[in-house]
Amino acid sequence: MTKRALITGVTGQDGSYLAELLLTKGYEVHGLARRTSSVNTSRVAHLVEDTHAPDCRFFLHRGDLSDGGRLLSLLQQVRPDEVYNLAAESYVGASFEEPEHAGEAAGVGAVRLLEALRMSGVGARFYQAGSSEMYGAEPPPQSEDTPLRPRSPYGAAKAYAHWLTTTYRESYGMHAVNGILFNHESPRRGEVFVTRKVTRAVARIQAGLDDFVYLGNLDAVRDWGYAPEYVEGMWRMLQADEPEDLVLATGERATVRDFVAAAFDHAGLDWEKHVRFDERYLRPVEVDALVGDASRAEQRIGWKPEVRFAELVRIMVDADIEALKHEGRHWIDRPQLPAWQD
Ligand code: NAP
Ligand code: F7E
Repeated sequence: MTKRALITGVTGQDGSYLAELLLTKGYEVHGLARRTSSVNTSRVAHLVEDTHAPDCRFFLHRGDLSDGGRLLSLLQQVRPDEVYNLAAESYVGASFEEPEHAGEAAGVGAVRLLEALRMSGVGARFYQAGSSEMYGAEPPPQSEDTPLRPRSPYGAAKAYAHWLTTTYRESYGMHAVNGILFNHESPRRGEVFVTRKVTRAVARIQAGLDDFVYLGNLDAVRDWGYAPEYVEGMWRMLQADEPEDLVLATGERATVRDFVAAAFDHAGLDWEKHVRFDERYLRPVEVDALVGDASRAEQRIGWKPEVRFAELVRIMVDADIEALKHEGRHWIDRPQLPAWQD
């Protein structure tokens, strides 16, 4: 029988890759997308275009994690086998400026969805998009056994959602898991995150459109993986017989400076001539180093990332150089608005 999945945050980087993955596995995929004044469906537009085909298996539903009633009615309508909660305001820097707002989707929103799932009586398996940012001040390597010590409103909100997911699993016997994912990137990464900001800048500087990119702390250490591999890990977690929280990471450490140097170097540019410091990109407190130990995920669900740091940098720089060549055609290439968004 065809399995049905509901993905919140389907319009984001991970949501779009997960939707593609589940479609290739034969699922019927339902995505929750919020109404916005400008188009927010560009990452899934290629899937939406098929909505009218008789064999269409991808559906978008309007909704927001701030609306618990809507979540309940949608769960009752779709009756999914699996729910992936990927929706959140995911930019850590912004969470310091809008701390309450950060808690809304990433924290309380997750609980609204868990509660709607419980009330609906739909026995779906539940995946919560947890983050290495929850480890905050704890030194690397971080694993499932590392205490959570968040250092940002975003990290604290994710920790709240993490513990509520655990609580629902233990209280109501729900098959609910926390994926604790370290940074993962791709050509679909939001443009404010440092990797994508840098690779877009490299493309523009190489093309002579810009001279500089302005960045904050270059010393922060991160563990950057490739997003399509991480959504495979999410799916594998929900296929396990027993629900278990798992870390997904590469275990490879690199500083922001390493990423910058590798990206400029790949385009034949000297980064020191093009990178300038701007204190506006410093955070009130920094998470200095996040490097994960994903050995339990390899052991339990056979998940092991293949794409390493150097390849990730190449993939992203090449994609942005290619995208820039087509930017002038933006209005021509842009698909029509899907009917649900009118
Ligand atoms: P993303 O690209 O920022 O996508 C976030 C998604 O959440 C978007 O679809 C966004 O909708 C949606 N959203 C935000 N607020 C919402 C609300 N109130 N109601 C409904 N939808 C809402 O993030 P991502 O990189 O794909 O990450 C997916 C999830 O994993 C997020 O929860 C993130 O916090 C978490 N995570 C990410 C990483 C990473 O390195 N990428 C690591 C660990 C955890 P719009 O398109 O309308 O903005
Ligand atoms: O910052 C430094 C910044 O915003 C990485 C999200 O997906 O991963 C992500 O959070 C580092 C930080 O990602 C700039 O201070 C320097 O140390 O790309 P980022 P993040 O904060 O690690 C976790 C796991 C998530 O869950 C989050 O949702 O880079 N940095 N200069 C800068 N960062 C940005 N954004 N912009 C700069 O100009």
